[in-house]
Amino acid sequence: MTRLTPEMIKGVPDDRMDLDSKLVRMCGTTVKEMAIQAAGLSGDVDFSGFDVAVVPITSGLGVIGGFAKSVDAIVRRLGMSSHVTEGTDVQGFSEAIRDGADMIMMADDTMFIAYNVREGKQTNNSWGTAMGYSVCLKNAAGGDLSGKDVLVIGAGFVGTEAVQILKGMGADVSVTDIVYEKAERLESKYGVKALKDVEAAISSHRYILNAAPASFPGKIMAEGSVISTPGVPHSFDDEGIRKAKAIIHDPLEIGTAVMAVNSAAFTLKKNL
Ligand code: 2YJ
Repeated sequence: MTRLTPEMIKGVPDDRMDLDSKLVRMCGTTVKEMAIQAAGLSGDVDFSGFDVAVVPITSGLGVIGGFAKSVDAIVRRLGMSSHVTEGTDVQGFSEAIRDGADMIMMADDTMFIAYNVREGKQTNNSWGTAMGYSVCLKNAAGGDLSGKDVLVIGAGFVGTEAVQILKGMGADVSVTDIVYEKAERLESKYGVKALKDVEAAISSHRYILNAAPASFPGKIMAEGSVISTPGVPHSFDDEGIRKAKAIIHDPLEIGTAVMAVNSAAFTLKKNL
């Protein structure tokens, strides 16, 4: 799993990437609209009743400069109220509970979760990322993936979630990984197709969810490709950029927004 760096997320708090405009252009939705769709809600949902506490976690490799502030800014953009706790780790968690937070968001080196305090339920970032990027791919593909060939690159945590989600959307899912056995495991577990030749797989697919921390050259990409690519680092050469119909990417926001909205949805769906 790739660790984010302060450099990768430095534009997130002040929305320098202007992800809303990019998503509207490529997928027809804002980040909030996409997250509402991903969480199985509909309409324009008011999240102002949710108070989020983001807890910085110092364990393992420690705090990433700007991470908690970025998460805080992302959930505010959804219309939730949010703050970063003064204390870190258990102290921060305790502070959040004491102050009546409805949702607690925190990440260490392997897990990033949104915990809905009212319902006692968690949403993790691997699922949030896979779901968010699958919904973006579907929207960029015209709103329907059923019967379409979709390639998932990478059979790690996000890729494993993505094959299940995309299959659930009716896509004809293939999966490839530089460690072929990992793709084969998903083939036997979820009934998707494992492809051994990564380059041939990329060339023969127009709809790709890249859940691997690797980039690939434009010369092997199909013309008109739609690439939904959460993996970091992220880069495409000039040929790739020219050939792609859409390249959907951000370092943190899509997955985080889906986690927060899905977490809130545990409460909202109960009250429907
Ligand atoms: O609180 C902090 O500042 C740090 N403990 C944040 C650590 C963030 N974690 C990562 O970037 C890991 N790679 C895990 C992310 C999960 C992605 N599915």
